[in-house]
Amino acid sequence: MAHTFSLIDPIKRSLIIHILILELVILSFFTLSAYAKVDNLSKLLGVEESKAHLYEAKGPDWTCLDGSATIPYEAINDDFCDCTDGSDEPGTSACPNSKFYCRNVGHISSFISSSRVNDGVCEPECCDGSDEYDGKIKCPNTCKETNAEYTKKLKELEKLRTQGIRIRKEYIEKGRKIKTKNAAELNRLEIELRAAKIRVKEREVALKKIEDSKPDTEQLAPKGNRERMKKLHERIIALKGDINKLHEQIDTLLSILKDMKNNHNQNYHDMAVKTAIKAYDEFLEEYNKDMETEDGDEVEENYEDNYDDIPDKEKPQIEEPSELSDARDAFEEAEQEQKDIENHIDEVKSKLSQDYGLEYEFAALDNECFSYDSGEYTYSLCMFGSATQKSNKDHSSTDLGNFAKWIGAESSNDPRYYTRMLYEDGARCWNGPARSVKLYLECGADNQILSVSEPEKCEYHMRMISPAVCLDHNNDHNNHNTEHKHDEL
Ligand code: MAN
Repeated sequence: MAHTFSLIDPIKRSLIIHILILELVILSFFTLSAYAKVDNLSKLLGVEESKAHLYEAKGPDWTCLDGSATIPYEAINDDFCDCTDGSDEPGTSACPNSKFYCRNVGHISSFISSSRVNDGVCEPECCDGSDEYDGKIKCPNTCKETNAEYTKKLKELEKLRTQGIRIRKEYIEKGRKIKTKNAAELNRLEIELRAAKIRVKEREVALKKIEDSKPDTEQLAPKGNRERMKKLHERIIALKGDINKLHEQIDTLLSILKDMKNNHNQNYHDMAVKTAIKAYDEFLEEYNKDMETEDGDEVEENYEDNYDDIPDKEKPQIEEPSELSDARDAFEEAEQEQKDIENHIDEVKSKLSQDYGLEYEFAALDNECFSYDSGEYTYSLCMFGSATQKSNKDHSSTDLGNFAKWIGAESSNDPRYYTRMLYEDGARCWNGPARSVKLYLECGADNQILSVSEPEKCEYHMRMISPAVCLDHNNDHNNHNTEHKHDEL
């Protein structure tokens, strides 16, 4: 190399040497100026305005904000961490626990972790580019554009919010009507119930009178047969109920086993689990075959069809005299009517006691159902009803629970109380809890589930927008006024 260099003519050689010296001078100038920049950092760099007075020089020394040490004033922002709370290095990345303040003039000021200062990345939170000052990279000041975009988004959100507030008012109005309607319905039903009870009593008396008026001898034989027939009939109905119950229990066990089969950890090679899965598969095969060949409903239908096919005159033993059977039918009908009214009353009462929000705004959404397709599953949720998870592959459905309570805050006087719902007691998770859903509500111009996640096994989180939670902050009435909330009917 030296040999080659000596071959170049002297003029060129001196030119190259000059260029090299010039490059060296330029390089050391930039290096020194970068260090000089870092060395002479303002003591206020990275400090928010409200804390600036704490960094004023009051003498040669300065005490850390947590009082952990007293250091020379010059040691602030010297790129060496002296204070345990990191307060001596607000503007450098020397302390791992300090925060750097970006002033972002023209937009909104913000903090970033000081470890992100001078890391060669322009942080989006620091639109003024102040986080990168050591000269490695240059971050342009984008605060004007950022603020314009932010303001535009804010305006759009505000527009949606205004729409939401208007719809919420409609919900409140609708809720008020629903409440009045239900209260009137309850009144009407209670009057109806009183009348139905009287009717039952009257028809019972009439029936008893007819029964008593028939001579025993005339009733003896047919009555014996009739009683037996009635008992047998009742027994068949009871057995049918038992069969249905057993089917439901088998279905529950099958779904638990299916869950285990699909979700067990195959890497564990747990023999007990493997044996159980094998037995489940064998059982399922047999069970499905049996279900194809034998049908409980068919047995019941056959019985009823056969019974109905018997001509009336051929079943004299169990037929009552028409006057008596008419009286009995009338009595049973009245009893049924009373039961129906009582059930209806229970339904209306449960609606009236439901907590439909600060101003009854959620009554308008009662039983409205919303769904969300996550790819693997389609989730559905009916307000104040139930939530389900349906597989998009095999369409099997899993119960995720029923509405239990509001859980947005401790007290119902806190407006956040009505922003989170809990649905619980869903299908039990294999090796885990019963499935449950937390529904997080945010203000929006319509009702929509935005996302579903399962942060813990079998505990689902749904994010939903709804106008029902769009509170009008300019109108204190809907924030704290609980006048309508618990008013009795
Ligand atoms: C099913 C789904 C999942 C759940 C597992 C738990 O596959 O309900 O969401 O995590 O069961 O075993």
